[in-house]
Amino acid sequence: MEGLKKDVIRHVVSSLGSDYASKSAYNYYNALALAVRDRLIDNWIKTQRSYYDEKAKRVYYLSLEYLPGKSLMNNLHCLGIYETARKAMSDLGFSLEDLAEQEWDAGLGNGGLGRLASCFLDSMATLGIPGYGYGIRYDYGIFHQVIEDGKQVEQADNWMRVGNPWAYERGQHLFPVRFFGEVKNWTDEYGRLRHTWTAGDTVLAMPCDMLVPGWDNHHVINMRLWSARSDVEFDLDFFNTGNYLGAVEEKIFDEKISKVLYPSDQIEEGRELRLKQQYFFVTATIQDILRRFRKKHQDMTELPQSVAIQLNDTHPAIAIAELMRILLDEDLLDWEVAWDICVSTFAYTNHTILPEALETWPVSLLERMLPRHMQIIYEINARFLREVERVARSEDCGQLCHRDLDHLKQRVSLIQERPIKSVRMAHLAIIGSHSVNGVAALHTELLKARVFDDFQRLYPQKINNKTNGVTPRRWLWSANQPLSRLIASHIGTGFVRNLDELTQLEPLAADPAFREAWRAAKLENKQRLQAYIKRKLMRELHTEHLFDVHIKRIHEYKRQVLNLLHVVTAYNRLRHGQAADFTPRTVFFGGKAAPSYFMAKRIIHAINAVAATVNADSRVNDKLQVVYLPNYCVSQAERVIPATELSEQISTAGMEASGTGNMKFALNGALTIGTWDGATIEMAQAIGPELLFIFGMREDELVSLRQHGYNPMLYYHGDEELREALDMLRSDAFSPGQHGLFAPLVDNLLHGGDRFFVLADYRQYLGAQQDVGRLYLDQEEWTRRSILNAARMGFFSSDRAISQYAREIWDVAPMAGLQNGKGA
Ligand code: CR1
Repeated sequence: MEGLKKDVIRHVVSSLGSDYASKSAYNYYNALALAVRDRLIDNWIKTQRSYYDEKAKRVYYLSLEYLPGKSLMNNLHCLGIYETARKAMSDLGFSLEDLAEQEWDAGLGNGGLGRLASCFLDSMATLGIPGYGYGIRYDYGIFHQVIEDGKQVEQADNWMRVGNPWAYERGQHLFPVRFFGEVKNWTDEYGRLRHTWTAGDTVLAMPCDMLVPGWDNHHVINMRLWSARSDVEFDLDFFNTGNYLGAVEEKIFDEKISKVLYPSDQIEEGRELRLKQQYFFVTATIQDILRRFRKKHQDMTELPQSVAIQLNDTHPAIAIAELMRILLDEDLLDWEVAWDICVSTFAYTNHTILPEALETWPVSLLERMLPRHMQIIYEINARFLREVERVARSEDCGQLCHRDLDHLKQRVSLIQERPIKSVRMAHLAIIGSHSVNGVAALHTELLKARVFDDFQRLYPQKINNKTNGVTPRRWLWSANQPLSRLIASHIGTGFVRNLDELTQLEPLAADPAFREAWRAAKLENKQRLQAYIKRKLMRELHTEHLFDVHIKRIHEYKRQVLNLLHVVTAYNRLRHGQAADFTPRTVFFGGKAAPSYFMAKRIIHAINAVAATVNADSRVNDKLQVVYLPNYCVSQAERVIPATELSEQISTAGMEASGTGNMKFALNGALTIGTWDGATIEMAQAIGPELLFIFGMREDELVSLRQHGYNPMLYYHGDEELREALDMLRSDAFSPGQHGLFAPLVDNLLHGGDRFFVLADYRQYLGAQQDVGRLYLDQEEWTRRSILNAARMGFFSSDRAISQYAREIWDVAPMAGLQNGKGA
């Protein structure tokens, strides 16, 4: 402890240039972070060196998004110095909790996809997998959300302003990134046509490394984030022509590439700068991967034995064309050889079947920005379509007439002709990879049967499932100390590394004393949340209420509106005195809407409007409260999830690819009210469906309802309470003086076809909520179920997910000597 204290003081003085006697929390947080980083860097160096020494096969996880959140507490826990740090900082006059508050969330992602990437890095580090995360260091992460007059207002997330004590910026290792320019043809010594892409614009990619420690194992992996740097300051011509200010302007322009994260979640934003980001990221990463590979290898055909590259969604899919370009144009390999290398190296994870999220890029844009890549994509496509033809003809379907074949080719082609000629990035990712995986069982089945059915027929082995998982380090141990300590006191701490050990809790569910202790832990977390809400929102929570929580991005398919209709109905029943047996509850909502997503923003407004009305109504507000949590983010999730009793997972069946929040809640003892969707299905199977509140139509039922003609109006006319709730929303009951403010929401349901079947599931949802309320009155039974839920969540560890990726897709093994935890 004395060592840590000395290091902190030394950093306050010599790294931060401050007087250690002026007790600034900001300085002491930064100094502590630097002292912790000092303790990581040796192991990081040793880890990286060991990969070379053991010629380990490396895994590269390519993701345009990460959501690490805050690092301090997690790193202290991983290093096993949390208690030491707490005492040291307390000696210096600080509470560790307060210092941790000084850190800004690294919010370099939109939602589940980015957080999954961060959980995966944590698991690779803990399992001892030689892995690297690659991404972009956006200067501005996901926007900061404030609620003004009930509406979302976006503010810039200037997270870098306060500096980032965790990152090593490596300004001496810059990689060139080229755009535009032209392609020249030439003939090689064997008379083969060759191509050279000559640069138009060049910018530079600077690596920033963030260290990701494993749990108590001395293994520290790297998350390398690229930041755009202009190369004009090196361009002497510019200065010689006297255009100094012009050079500076260009510098600013170039550095725009990594300025900001696109805040759209599952809505495609086909903007030029976004494509630039993708290529910038991809080319720097591939160059870095090959640089490392070439240190030990000359023969490029050995690449797939040494390197596995996982594409996190299609955002980095242009990497396939980039690797082809290098192998063809720089290494001068033959097409077939290069293509085999690519396919064996790449694997692709799909995260959504929403059509509006499937990326396409206009051919005209690609031709201009990346002319050589466009040529390569055309060539990939031509060869692929010939192969499709061959397979189709060779198949035992002689009757396959030309029309069908043409249709098939149109459907699978990399190029879509309408509405504008574009490249389908998902098709490129599928063809260029040896593995395509979905993120939960149902999602993968839908990929095979619907979205990519043609590819499933062409490559029956390619599509496979890897159900998502979450890291128990952050989402149980670090976020929920009261519960973790209780668990550890009965079954030891092994569960943090091996989550299956939680099954040892099962017999304890029958033990009244353990149940009481379990409830006490929940209450402690509810009280912590209460204090936080009081501080932040100046509101007093009732901790004896059932805490019912719906936090995730705002999206129509996630059906926050269904939840809101339940709230309005409960409000009406209470108002009308029809709810004598109502179980008091507080309903929490939280989540960001894409700034350009009109309907999602209106939903936020509606939730806040209903909240204002309900909370102000003294007839009901001791029984029903609604809280909107502004600026939902990783660190907020860490506070809210441990305090939650009811987890809302109510997406339209078939629409939520997996969900990962669902797992975090159950792991922390919340019961789930949910639809038969995503990984919630597998959770129900693992836990026992009778221990969750499952409701609503299933995916196949919705398909047939759609086919037979779904008429939301029938539900409206047939259900009085539903009608009352919708009429209130449409009138000005919640928006006094602003008649029709929420009409778009209601019209979307009644006259817009209700694409997400809110009305179809309303009645069943109400029934399930009634069951919830009733069960909550029986605290012993509620607690028993809560314990069993957590006890059966072992499968949903990201360690299990990563072990499957490693075995079944990457063919990599954990580093020797790390497998049993303690490192060398
Ligand atoms: C899915 O919507 C899933 C995460 C991580 C999201 C969610 O259900 O848990 O990915 N998809 O796999 C996504 O962001 C672009 O697609």
